[in-house]
Amino acid sequence: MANAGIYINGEWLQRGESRPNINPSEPEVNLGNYLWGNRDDIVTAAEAAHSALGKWKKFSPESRADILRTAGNYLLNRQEEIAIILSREQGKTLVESRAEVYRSVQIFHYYAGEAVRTYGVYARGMRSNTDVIVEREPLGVTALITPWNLPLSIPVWKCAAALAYGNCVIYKPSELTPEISVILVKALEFSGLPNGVLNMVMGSGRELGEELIKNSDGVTFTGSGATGAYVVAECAKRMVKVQAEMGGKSGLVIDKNSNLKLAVEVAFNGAFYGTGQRCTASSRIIVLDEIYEPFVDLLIARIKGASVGHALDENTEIGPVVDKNQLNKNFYYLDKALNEGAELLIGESATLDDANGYYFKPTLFYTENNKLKINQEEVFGPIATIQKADDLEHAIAIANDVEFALSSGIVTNDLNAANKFRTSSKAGMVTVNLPTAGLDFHVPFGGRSPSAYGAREQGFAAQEFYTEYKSTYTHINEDF
Ligand code: TXE
Repeated sequence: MANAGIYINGEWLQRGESRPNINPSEPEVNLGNYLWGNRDDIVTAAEAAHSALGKWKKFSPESRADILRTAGNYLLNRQEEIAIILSREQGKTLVESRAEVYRSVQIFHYYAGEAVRTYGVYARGMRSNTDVIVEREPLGVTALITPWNLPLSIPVWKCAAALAYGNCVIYKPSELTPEISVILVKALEFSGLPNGVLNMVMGSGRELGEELIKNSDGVTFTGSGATGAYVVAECAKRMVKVQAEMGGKSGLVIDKNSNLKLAVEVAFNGAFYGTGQRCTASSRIIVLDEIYEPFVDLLIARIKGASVGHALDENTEIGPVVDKNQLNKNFYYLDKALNEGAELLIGESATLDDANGYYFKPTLFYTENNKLKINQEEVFGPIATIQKADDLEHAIAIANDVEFALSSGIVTNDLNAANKFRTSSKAGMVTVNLPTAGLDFHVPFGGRSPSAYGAREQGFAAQEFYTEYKSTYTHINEDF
């Protein structure tokens, strides 16, 4: 797939700056060079997308559904091959990559169904002999700006929804995951998507961002808070629709009335799977005082038993972090937490001495102060904190005491506690007896400000962003 090129109007163009693709498990290995485009390429891609819009809008729901289903099947038929590519390039374990490929298949199939559920509303008008039809029309040309942590499923959930509802796309993948991005385009190319409906330009977000925003009818973004704020502000200047999913600092409460074995597994999975590189990661674990000691002992034992290593090793439970920048960011927060006075419970040597990949051992701090930076800022790595709470009210207060409002969770056998947590949490998504990360695709996904801005993604909620209402009034005049 290396040097595949920029994909505009159905053609793979061999131009641009050649950039390596580094394997985070073995950073000396370049997986192949990929071509980065420039601002002119975005303009050309936008022209292609705008010209294809009329044709794609007229495509029958059945044909759109067929294309999306075929794209899903393309991924399904190559699940293992694609999972290996994903693990090699991004660093997640094979188990996680297989799950991500399969999830992407499910999303394509779901939106194949959405493409034919084109329901509107009929209303009697307020005046006599008047009807009103309310329908949803495509937004237009949508720009997709996507990150590296779920480099297949996030672009799929944006792209499948955009296409299902009749939009054309300019896709700007993360700089760090080019090969999987090419695979997504190949899946849709194979499925018979007309030329120009989907265009992909790889490259630096900083370099291409402004042009992307200038040349689209709406932007859907997932990434850091700082970049998200820029994208939202630029879209507001142009008064185009924007949807941004950004960071999180999810609190997971372990109630006194919980199954400890389950609680440990939920906390471990939520905090460390995906190498902690999930916006919904359970990065703050808040434990009721009564069960703190047995819980923390079990969690430390679970962390000790976890195998950190090469993403392609079937025994690996936690792969490397995605790149050197992210590794440095983890070390920055490790130092910061120590300097702030947090107590390191496990994770002492952080890196694996015998390997040269971007490894970082799962790390757990005990803290008494929720205001520490390690409790307030997104690390996006395998670092979690644990805090004690006096009672459920106290635990809920700690869980809510962050700026972010993406996800939160509780482990409990007490229905009243679960209900109290659900109704008191300020997050956009709440889990009970499940990790705060790893959520479904058929229901709305997203947080509240400042974790997110604009309409929710996924499930039936996706149409809020990708479509615009049109209300048509018809008067049957019988008097003239
Ligand atoms: O994010 P960026 P990075 C968080 C996480 C991580 C940090 C940095 O904390 O450590 O962000 O990651 C494009 N105009 N998340 O540097 O820069 C960029 O090319 C338009 C949380 O990867 O936000 C990429 O395609 N686009 C997160 C995308 O934005 C721009 C997932 C994300 O990159 C741009 C990833 C610009 N000016 C990181 N600058 C989550 N919420 O899941 C960059 N981009």
